[in-house]
Amino acid sequence: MTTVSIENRDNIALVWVDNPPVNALSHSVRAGLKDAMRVIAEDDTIDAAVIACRGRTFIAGADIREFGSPPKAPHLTEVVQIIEDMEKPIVAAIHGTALGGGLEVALSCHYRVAVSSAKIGLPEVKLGILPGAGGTQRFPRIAGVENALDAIISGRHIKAKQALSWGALDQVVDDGLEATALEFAKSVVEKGVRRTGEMAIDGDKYDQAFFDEFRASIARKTRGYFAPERCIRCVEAAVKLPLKEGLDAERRNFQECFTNPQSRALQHVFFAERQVSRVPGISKETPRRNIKRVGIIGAGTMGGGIAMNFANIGMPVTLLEVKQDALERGLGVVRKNYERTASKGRLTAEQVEERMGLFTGTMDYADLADCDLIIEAVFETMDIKKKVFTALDEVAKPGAILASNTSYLDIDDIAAVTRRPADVLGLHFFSPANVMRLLEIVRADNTADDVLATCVDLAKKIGKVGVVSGVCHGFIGNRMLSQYAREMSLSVIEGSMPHEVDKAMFDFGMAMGPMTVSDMAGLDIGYLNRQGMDRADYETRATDWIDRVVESGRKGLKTGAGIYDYDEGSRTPKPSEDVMAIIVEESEKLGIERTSQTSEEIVERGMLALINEGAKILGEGIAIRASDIDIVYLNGYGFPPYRGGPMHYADQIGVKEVYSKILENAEKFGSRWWQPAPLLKELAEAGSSFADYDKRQVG
Ligand code: 3H9
Repeated sequence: MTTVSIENRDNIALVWVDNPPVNALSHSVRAGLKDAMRVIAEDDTIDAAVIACRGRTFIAGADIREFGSPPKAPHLTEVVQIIEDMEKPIVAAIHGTALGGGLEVALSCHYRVAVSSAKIGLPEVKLGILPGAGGTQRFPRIAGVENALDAIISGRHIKAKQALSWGALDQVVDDGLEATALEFAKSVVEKGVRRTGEMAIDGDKYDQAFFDEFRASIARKTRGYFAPERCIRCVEAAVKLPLKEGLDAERRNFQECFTNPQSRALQHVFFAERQVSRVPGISKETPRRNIKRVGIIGAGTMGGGIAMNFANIGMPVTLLEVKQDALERGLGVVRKNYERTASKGRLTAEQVEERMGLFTGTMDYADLADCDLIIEAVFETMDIKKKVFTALDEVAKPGAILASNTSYLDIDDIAAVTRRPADVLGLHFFSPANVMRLLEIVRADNTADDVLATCVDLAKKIGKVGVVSGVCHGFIGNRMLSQYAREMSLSVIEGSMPHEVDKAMFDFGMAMGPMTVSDMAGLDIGYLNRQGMDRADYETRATDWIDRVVESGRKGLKTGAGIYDYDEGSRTPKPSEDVMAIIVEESEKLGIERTSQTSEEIVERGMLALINEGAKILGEGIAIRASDIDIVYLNGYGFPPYRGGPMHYADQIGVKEVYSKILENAEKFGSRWWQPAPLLKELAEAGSSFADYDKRQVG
């Protein structure tokens, strides 16, 4: 397929790149651009050239799909150098997004013109790599060192107007890009080329202290990531070295990143996120229901947070509570959240009022009659949920989608109390629901395809990553979490202190250690749940010590004391002598000889528990793909993106190795909780991986 073509427009060559969907720099595009430059150089009738793209966007970067195969010449580094070395002016005409290698092509052009809706960026860091075709050397030269560091380390998209103010663009127009770029090219024929690589940087301004300060400013955000430090080293090289040596430094650092497992993990995440909305049985042709008004039952933290997602996209919301004061409190919290956002400058006062204007409060179920989607977010007991759905069945209009925000309960049972189980599904938001990106979309036995398809689309519209799960206790995320939480708690009773367990998991990259998470969630909820349960049904060694902590009046962060101590008004956990004494006593009571474990042992135990349960979930068809499980863990449970999610992590260790370690754990810790998942065994014996499994399952 020809992906690059040339038109001669009145002595200006118009070079078209046409490689759908995003004009990525596949081999044919690189070869085509190189060829085009040769033609332009040789053709005396051509005075200058414009590089523009067909379709929805300018070049969005290197072709990530080619990353797994051996590189094929011409390499992008060569192509951009050829463009920059041209003697005739080359102008980039940018619409959509000029990203990564796409921006590097634009930077190697001598001038850049863009439409005002365009964005530019160097998002490589999000893929665990760095701009490797001169971006780290040319961007600081044209846009300034501070701006370049900001762009390269954040990977964010920069609006055309801002890029213009940085000097990275020469002209921004509202429309007529092609004509403007051609005109611009004509206007610079006389002036000639202006090479970004030849621009000077005032090196004295950017000394060691400047870079040290910058490193310190991003340390918290980039904890555990490999690429950001390499990006900084490249920008330092741009400041200190001539272009050629800077490019050599960039190449070395790029290779280091490219061969680091983090880049494979982050590329896995990129594709996993795009796979997630592909659901077997659902296609573009599946009908969708029209959602214009949403009803939310329960104006607590969860209900209010869920409601905000819809108001944020301009959708009217009816919020139902049983009592007036609870309703008012709920609406008050929503308003406060919006006002906090406004105080940070991210909303105007008018926008706050606009959004609040979309809310209608009610205490009457009949007011939900005009809602197209109704989500309940009430107390987590089956009895209450069934009452709510029975009431909903009476008032909801035909065709309305009825959703439960339950985190554990059986959606089939809930649907069964209605006369319309095909309209029922689970929409499991994560707290805080207006912030957390994850949404588990729970497909029950009778959920209609159009109901599911509508909710998969809706997830995207409200900015969530929606992962489809089947029905089981806790769905994908919480079912896995309970295995992990148990093993982490057992690590405590067997010899490690809570802060040691937390440190091990935090250093592994988790956003928070499991004990800190428990304190934040509140220890009393689990405690109360256990009161009604048969002790034979759960691992009492993992919970008894926590029950003792709760009984001593420590319910978690909200009471100022839980597994940890907290100073007045502080959220920083501090090891508690009292709790450590309880733990030692409980270990003694159980006849456990406490032995301390290494961080590696703690991490391994937690990860194996997650992976094994993930494999069960996958084998049972609860999750569609292993990569969907990864997306759940990355977006809902603070799993470090640079490890790709638990299932990708398992592939990196090797499924065979994981399987044999789980067998070892069965020996070491007992087989009650360490039955290897049948799918894990199957993959291990076949020498296969979860990635292979995904390919086989969904093509
Ligand atoms: C790089 O450039 C390294 C250089 O420094 C060179 C060093 C030597 N390649 O996201 P969407 C596919 S690294 C291959 O749903 P949107 C994507 O998988 C690269 N495929 O659309 C999807 O396919 P499918 C730096 C790509 O409108 C389809 O295009 N660049 C690539 O929501 C549509 O994607 C980046 O990191 C790619 N580079 O968003 C930019 N990009 O339909 C990555 C997309 O089969 N891309 N695809 O699932 C993006 O951020 C977004 O895709 C973009 C469009 C904003 C462009």
